[in-house]
Amino acid sequence: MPIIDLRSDTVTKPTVGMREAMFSADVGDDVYGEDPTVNTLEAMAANLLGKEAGLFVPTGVMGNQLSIRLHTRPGDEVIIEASAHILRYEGGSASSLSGVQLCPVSGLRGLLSPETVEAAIRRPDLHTPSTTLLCLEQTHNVGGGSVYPLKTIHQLTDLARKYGLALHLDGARLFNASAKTGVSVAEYAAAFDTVSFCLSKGLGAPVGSVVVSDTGRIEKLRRLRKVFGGGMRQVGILASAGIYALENHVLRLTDDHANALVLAQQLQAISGVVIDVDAVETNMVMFQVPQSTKSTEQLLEECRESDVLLNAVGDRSFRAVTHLDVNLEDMKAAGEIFANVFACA
Ligand code: TLP
Repeated sequence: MPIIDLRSDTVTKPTVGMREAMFSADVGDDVYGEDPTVNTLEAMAANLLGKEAGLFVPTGVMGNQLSIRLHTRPGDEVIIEASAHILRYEGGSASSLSGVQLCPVSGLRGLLSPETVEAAIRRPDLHTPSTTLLCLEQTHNVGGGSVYPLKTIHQLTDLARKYGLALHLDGARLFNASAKTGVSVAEYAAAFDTVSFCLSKGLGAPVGSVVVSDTGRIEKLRRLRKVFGGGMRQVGILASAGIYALENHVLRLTDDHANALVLAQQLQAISGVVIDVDAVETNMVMFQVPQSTKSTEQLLEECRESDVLLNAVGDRSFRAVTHLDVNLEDMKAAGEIFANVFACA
């Protein structure tokens, strides 16, 4: 049986069609702005998200960190949800690369409320750092692929504007949110100064993210990308995979969401598994097996021995992510293996 890899949607391999697009991509030196395929991808992304311009970057982390650098000065404070990717999984780069302090605010399944954000915004005071930026994450990874309702986004962004804060959206999985709700990515992006989204997750490209914004900010970000060591050359080879992903892999995201739900329903039927099926909104399934006599590592290893890969997100707490390279059959096979590994007597 081939391995069913549910560790992340980052594990997908480029399809034949995508590889063909990469093979025949027209390229040039992108540091000179001469790569036609990169220019096409950047314009396409900006257009889709309703912004003036885009910037192709190698990773989601770089998209976030360039944006943080753009919006802040050393010593500033950035309000962020306490389990956000920027805070947990970016190696402390906001402090090391931009010299800012992150102010964690807890959200419900990763989603912030206007009340708690307003309480965290610093008022002018000699002693305190200045709050200059609010970052949101859509969908929220650790929140279990949860989707910010557009109304909440508007409440939060209106509040941030009232206090003069800049706004960045880590939209690594923004297209999943849109596929779930039918709200366009442009509607989600509208209130933010900068939005970063990933091509290398559910969209199935091997590399790449795009930051979109207005023309002036993108020019500043382009310089910062060079400063951070992210100026790339004949990178149309990679941008072509991104174009292919946007043209071919957006509509199918609903399949990933349907598969996640099937997996969650199977997990719910296993004794000892704790899961909130209603919380499975997009392509992530979070579950716990608190009473298991086996350790987290042992549970992961037993799944691995049966050719199913998962990630742990805490003690006996797991994340399974659906994507382009797994199908409904795989969900059924994984469900059976989970029943063998996780069932508690
Ligand atoms: N997330 C990865 C890991 O880093 C945890 C994953 O497997 O989910 N923002 C969000 C919300 C993300 O989930 C990720 C990657 C990133 C940014 C960073 O993207 P890359 O890996 O391209 O730098």
